[in-house]
Amino acid sequence: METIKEYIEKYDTIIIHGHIRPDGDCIGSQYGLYYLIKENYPHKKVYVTGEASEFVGFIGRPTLVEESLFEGALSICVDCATSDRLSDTRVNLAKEFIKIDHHIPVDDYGDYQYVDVTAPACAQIITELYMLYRNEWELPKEAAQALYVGLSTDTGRFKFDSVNSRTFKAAATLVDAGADLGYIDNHLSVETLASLKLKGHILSTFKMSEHGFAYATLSMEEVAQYGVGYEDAAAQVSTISTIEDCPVWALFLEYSKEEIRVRLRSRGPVINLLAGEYRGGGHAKASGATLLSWDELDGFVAKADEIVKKFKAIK
Ligand SMILES: [Mn+2]
Repeated sequence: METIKEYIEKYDTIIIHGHIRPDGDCIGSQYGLYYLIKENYPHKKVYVTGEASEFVGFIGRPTLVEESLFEGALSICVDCATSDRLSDTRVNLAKEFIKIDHHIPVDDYGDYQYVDVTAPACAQIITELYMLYRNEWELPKEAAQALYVGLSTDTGRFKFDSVNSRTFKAAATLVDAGADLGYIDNHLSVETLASLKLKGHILSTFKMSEHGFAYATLSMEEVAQYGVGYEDAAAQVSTISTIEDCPVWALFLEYSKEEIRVRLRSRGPVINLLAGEYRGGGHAKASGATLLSWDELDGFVAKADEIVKKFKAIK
């Protein structure tokens, strides 16, 4: 934490990076850190770079910054385990770059890495950075709000196993700093009519394996037919998350005939090893993978079914 602060203080230009297909924690951490630095070091030039997210666009919408800004700058990468998943990969143009993350490290990119895998959200780490220096620093409302969005979305609204007492201390700090929970909930809880109809489609077409692996598939044609974006479509994995006796579930989403991305979730067995077998990885109970064709679906389902079977046998 001291080292992160030293890096921030050493540079006049700071560029904050996130990952491709950014989620609430990515955008929340990027803008939380942005507003925190802007508030406390007003003379510094601070930028957020990368991809925007429709879902949390109300916090801020990054675009790619101009290349010339990297000269002599510090790049800070948040919420991203591997450098190839950065939405703006130009970190080597910066004088130095550092990583702040909560995923299991895959590649140790950066001149300095701060990784805390016990934090359920990267936004918790940024909040704890502020908390450590709260006697020196102010936390503006915009930062608190962005960080709260990161913290609440990456914890499934404070429901996941990874939530601990530090998470609630961080949340309390953000509420004290002015995070408007009603405003945030209004943005996070609303869904489009198209998403709701897609949810209906998923609920009526999902399948279940013999031992209780629940899964739904979405083709490119179906995504187009319902008129939803890929981000909204991918979020539908939670639609089948509550079925009794189905501790593992997944959504298979076709981006192209050669790229079917899997969102794999669990409330019991560890599933990231299975994700690893299919070009993916992630957290023990929330992982991603990729199938290279629908021909791989049956094999994946069989392996997931085996995991559920074993889990139920030892329970
Ligand atoms: Mn995260």
